[in-house]
Order: sequence, then C-alpha cells, then structure tokens
Amino acid sequence: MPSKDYNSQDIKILEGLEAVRVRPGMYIGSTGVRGLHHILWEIVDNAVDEAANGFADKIEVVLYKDGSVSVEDNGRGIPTDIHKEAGVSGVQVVFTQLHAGGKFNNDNYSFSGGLHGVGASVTNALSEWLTVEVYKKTVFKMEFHSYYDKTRKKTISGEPVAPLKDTKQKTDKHGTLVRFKPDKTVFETVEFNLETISKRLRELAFLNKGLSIKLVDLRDESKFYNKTFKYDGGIVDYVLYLNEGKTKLYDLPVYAKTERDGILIEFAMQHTDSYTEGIFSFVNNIPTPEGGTHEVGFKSAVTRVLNDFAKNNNYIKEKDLSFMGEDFREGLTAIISIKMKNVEFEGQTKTKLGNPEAKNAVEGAVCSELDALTKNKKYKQIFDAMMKKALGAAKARNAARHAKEIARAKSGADAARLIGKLASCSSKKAELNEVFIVEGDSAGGSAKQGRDRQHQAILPLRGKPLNAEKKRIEEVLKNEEIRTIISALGTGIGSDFNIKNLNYHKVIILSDADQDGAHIRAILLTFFFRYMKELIQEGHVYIGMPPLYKVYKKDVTVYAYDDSELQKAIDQVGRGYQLQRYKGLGEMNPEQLWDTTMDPAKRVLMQVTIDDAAEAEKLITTLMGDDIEGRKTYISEHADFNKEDSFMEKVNL
Ligand code: TSJ
Repeated sequence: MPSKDYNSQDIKILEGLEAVRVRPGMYIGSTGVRGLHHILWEIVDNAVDEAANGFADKIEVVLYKDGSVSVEDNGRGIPTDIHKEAGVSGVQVVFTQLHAGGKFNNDNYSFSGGLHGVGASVTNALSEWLTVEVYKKTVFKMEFHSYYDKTRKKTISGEPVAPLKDTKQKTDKHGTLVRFKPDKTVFETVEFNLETISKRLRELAFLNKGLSIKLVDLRDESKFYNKTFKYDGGIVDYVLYLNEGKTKLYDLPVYAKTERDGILIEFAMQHTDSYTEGIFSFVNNIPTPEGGTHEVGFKSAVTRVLNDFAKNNNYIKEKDLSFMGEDFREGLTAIISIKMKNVEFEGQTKTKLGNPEAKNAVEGAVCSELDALTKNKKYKQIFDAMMKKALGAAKARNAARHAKEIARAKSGADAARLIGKLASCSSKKAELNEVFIVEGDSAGGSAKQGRDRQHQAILPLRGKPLNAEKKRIEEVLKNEEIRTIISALGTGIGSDFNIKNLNYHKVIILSDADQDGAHIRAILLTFFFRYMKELIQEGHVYIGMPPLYKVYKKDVTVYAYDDSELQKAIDQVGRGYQLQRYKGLGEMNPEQLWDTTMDPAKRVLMQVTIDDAAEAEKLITTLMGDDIEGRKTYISEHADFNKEDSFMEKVNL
C-alpha cells in the first residue's frame, strides 16, 4: 500500500463515514428500530440485486446471539481487485465510499447492472464492527471497526482494520458473506425483530421468483427459528398467499410479464367474494404504499379493458347503470411490480412513484396483455366472473349513495343524538385535542371524570361495534357505535374522507387487556383500516396502555404495564408490598386512570402504523374474516394481548 496516498484517501473516506455517524437520520431515516432494520436492508438489497441480475439464487440471513447479523449470497462476489481511482480493493470501496450524496433513501439505483454496494458503507459506519468474506476460488477476508479515539476525543467508525486479504484458502463456493454488529451507541435499540425481518424476506422472495431466502435465528435456543422462503410462482404465489382463506372467484390469478419503454412490468390479479380492494405496488422491489404513476396506470388499464369487454359483450342490460373503475376493483387482490431506472419517489413518506413515464408504460402494457387475454377462450370463465362481481358492485354503489349521505351529514337529529354520548373537550384546536374511545360505560365514566377537559374528549362504547370486514358500506353504517365514531371524528369515510376535518389529532383506543378488549380493538382498527386508512397512515391512531398491576405500600405506588415490568416494580416498592392485578379499566377510579393511562406526561401509547400494507391487509382478513382456523393460529401465536404487535410502535406522548 503506498502509504501517503492510502492515508490521505483513507482520511477523506473516514470523513464521509463520520458524516453518517454525526447525522444518522439523514441516511437511514431514524435511529429507532426502523433505522436499525434499514442498515440490514442496505446489505440484503445488494444480495437481492445480484440475484435479480441472474448471478445468484440463494441468500441466507442469520441472527446471532452477540447481536450481529450476517447476509450471504452465492453470487459473483464483490470485486476484490484494486479499484483504479480509489487505489484500494473493490471491497474497501464498497464499505467506505459514501454513495449518492447522503440523501435518505439510496434506493434510486438503476435496476440492472447498476451500482452495487450502494448503502453498504452506511451500514459499516453505523456498526461496531463489520466483516466480509468473498468466495472466488479462494477465501478473501476483510474487517472494519469503530473505536473511540482518545486524543481526537471522538469515535472513528467503519475503519479498515487491514486491507483486503486473500487467505489463499481454497473454496468451491462463490459469493459474498457480510456480518456486522449495529453500534449500540447509535441506535435506541439494537434488537432485531424477527417478524419484521421475516416479512420483508418473504416479500422479497415473492417479488423475485425462484430466489431462495433462508432466515435463521440463533439468538435464543428456546426459540430457534429456521425458515426458507422460495416461491416458484413469484407474484402469482403472492396473490394466492394474500387471498388464503378467502373465497376466490376463479382458481388462478391473471398474470403477465412484459417490458415497455425500458421498464420491466409484471402484474398478478385475482378477485375474491370480499368487498375490499388490495392493490400492492412495488418499484425495484421497494413497496410503494402511497401508490404513484405505476399504480394509476394499472388501474386505468384494468378499467379500460374491463369496460370495453363489458360493452362488447353486452353485460350491462339495465339503463341508469354504468361501471366505475372501483366496481372492477371490488374484491380485487393485485400485485404490480416494476423495475426501472432513475426512480423518483415523492409523497409524505417518499413511498409514491413520481416518474410520469411509468404511467403510460404500465397502462399500455397492462392494456395490451389483459386485452389479449379477454380474447383467449381459456379465460372466458375468469372474465365472466369479473363481470358478475362488477355488476354487483355497481348496483350496491347506487344503493349506497343514500347511506353515505347519512354518514356525511354533520347536523340533523341523528347526528345530534349520536354526538350526545360524546363528552367533548373545550379547546377548538384539533392538533392539540385527543379523543379516547373507551370500552364500557364504567371505564367511560372514570375517563370522563379523570380527564383533562380542555384537550381530552371521551367516547364510551356500549356494545361492540360492528365488524366492518365482509360488509358493504351500507351495513356498516347501520351500526350506531360506528356512526357515533364517524360523527365525532368529523372526517367522513371512504371516498368522502377528508383529513382536514379531523376534530382530534390523536384518536386513542382504550380497551381492556383481555380477549374481549383485543377484539374490540381489532374491530375498531379494521374499521379505520377499511374506511379511514389515511387516519392510520398519518399516524393519528393510538392504542392506550392501561397498567396490568399496581404494586404499593403506604406511601409508594408503582404501576407495571407488562409481566416483565412487574418484578422491577416489586423491587422498587420493596418489602411488605401489596399487589393488585387489574382485570379491566373499570376497576380503576378516575384518578388512577388519569395517572396511569391518560396523563400525557406519564402514559404509554402505541402508535398504529402500516409498515407493510400487504401484511396488514392479510392480518385484517385473518383476524376479522371467516377463516376460523387461520384466526386461531394467529391468536395462539399472539396470545399476549397487551404485547405490541408488529404494526404498532411504542411512543411516549
Ligand atoms: F452490501 C454489500 F455490499 F455488503 C453486499 C454486497 C452484501 C452482500 C451479502 C452481497 C453483496 C454482493 C455484491 N453480492 N454480489 C455482489 N456483486 C458485485 O458486487 C459485483 C460482482 C461482479 C461484478 C462484475 O462486473 O464482474 C460487478 C459487481 C457489482
């Protein structure tokens, strides 16, 4: 190594990595649990990219006891030779050179033969240590580490311990193995979530037909986990997976894959007898829950082709009846996956595709593929089933117009009577106001007395609200509890939903920590998910966390919110403590309820999130649909009702 050159190069590079350490949020969004997983995805994405380009078909992810994680592929191996400009090995460049100017989201790489190693340096910069092995006839090894430099009084991160070394040890394998340990001084938590990882790996396996992705969790012997995701049907399997437990209107999803204007386009779709629409779109394997141009193009194509088909085959016999796009999407589950260069993301969470050229390409491609299938005799039953479904939807839509008008009414006797149950707050500032939806009249009573009257409104629920799954809108609106909620929130529902009219920026569900409470919570979340999705997406929905135990003595009281906190509480109160286990919210007096659950200074809330729209969809179908076996399995796997689900994030507000 020419020392002078190497050193100056080295310092410059380390300054780059230092920028990542100083402002991690700029590169990975947050230093919370999401950011932690982000640095794993940076590595996984590189391996998937190698597979997507046809050079690898196996990836293995392993979680270790020491808090590290490894990712291995059987691809070509990161280049080991000296990079001309940098003067160091390709491996070193990949892990020390910052790409793409440090904008959050380095996902804009071109989709084939493009930049590998994008973002791997970010992972390195935020790790205690990182090791690489490259298998290419022999085994190459390199290690990076972070350490505290006493003289410079700062942490140096991602520094090569030594240059890449060819160990000369022979190997038949080919590929890359990267293992790293996230830096606990950077992240709020360094515990990887198995469910988060398995969901994403499953999604990647669906999106990359035939790619085998194995996940192993060695962290806890008693919970040993080892699973391989591999789907030879690709996104067709994905649609079948999402429709598991639903009644399908035809056996096999409609599928096509094609290329147009340099964009790879693949879609799969299948209708069920349900009333909801689930279109999940992806660009370069990245989910786009906010949709965008590709999704718009897909929807227009479906509407156009099915409308033409309906006209040409005289499906509409009634006058006063015509189809709208939404009629063709009732009960539709679809995946649209595209791969393109120079991706531009926009929207609130930068998960909406902005490239205008994607609309025309997708619309054109889906139109011609789908239209060709309408002319194929083998598809006659399928398109016939789609027409029947759309006719039902169009008729129901006409009938529902009336029901929606009721829901929209903000004044009138009905609304006034409904609102009568609500104990509103005195402030008119929606941003500062909260509404607690409380299970049961007695807890509702305590909440009304204990609350901060200026900013907290209370809405007690008497009966169970109606399960919105498997019901069309007019049925849902007959339910009084649901109508009360709609009136109180002020936003309207479905296509009339307008977040600007939201009366409370925090909507807090407060139910007991038992099975009944979990059911009510699930019903409410289902309703919000189906009819007010934006409310969840914009982060307005929370789950209140009442304590499970009160540990007390004459002069001290400590509350415990789960079993793991109980021992801590007992230790804190000390000898001679007394223990009360709360069976429900109703057992708490107003002061206790305020102290433990409502007081913004002390309470714990869970914010409901939709990280993974497709999984959320499946969860709701499983919990609220009519597949009893599926529900039992889910509930037995998530038996702890006070435990956070993966779609919730703990927040202190
Ligand atoms: F993220 C990462 F960089 F650390 C990483 C990269 C992690 C893992 C697990 C795998 C990889 C990776 C990189 N797998 N395969 C590759 N391939 C290349 O970097 C590569 C190989 C050959 C050629 C070539 O043109 O011959 C080009 C590239 C980019």
